[in-house]
Amino acid sequence: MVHQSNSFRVIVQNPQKKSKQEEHNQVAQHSQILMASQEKSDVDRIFKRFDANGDGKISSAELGEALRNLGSASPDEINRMMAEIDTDGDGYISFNEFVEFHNANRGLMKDVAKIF
Ligand SMILES: [Ca+2]
Ligand SMILES: [Ca+2]
Repeated sequence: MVHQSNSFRVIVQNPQKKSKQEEHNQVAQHSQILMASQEKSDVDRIFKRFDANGDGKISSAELGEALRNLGSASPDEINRMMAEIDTDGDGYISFNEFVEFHNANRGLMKDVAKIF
């Protein structure tokens, strides 16, 4: 048993055959796979609930409506969230922007997924 765990440690401590960039790519690929298999349906579902008129983007009115369903939403809060999520500033939250927000706020979005 001791011998086994030592070999394991050697493997873990000697990753020098991979470049840092390769490692980074592998981690990124891995998290994309996780995203695809576990969370994509949740993100999809929440986005569609927010996108009340189904045009594929969330307006600030739709965001406000969804946040009211969650309990609290002052116009200030809605504006702040809108500015935070709408990174290209076109006034709408695209699905990609929504996914990015989801990835940056996993804890929050897990709670949202429970409600929606
Ligand atoms: Ca919409
Ligand atoms: Ca946008």
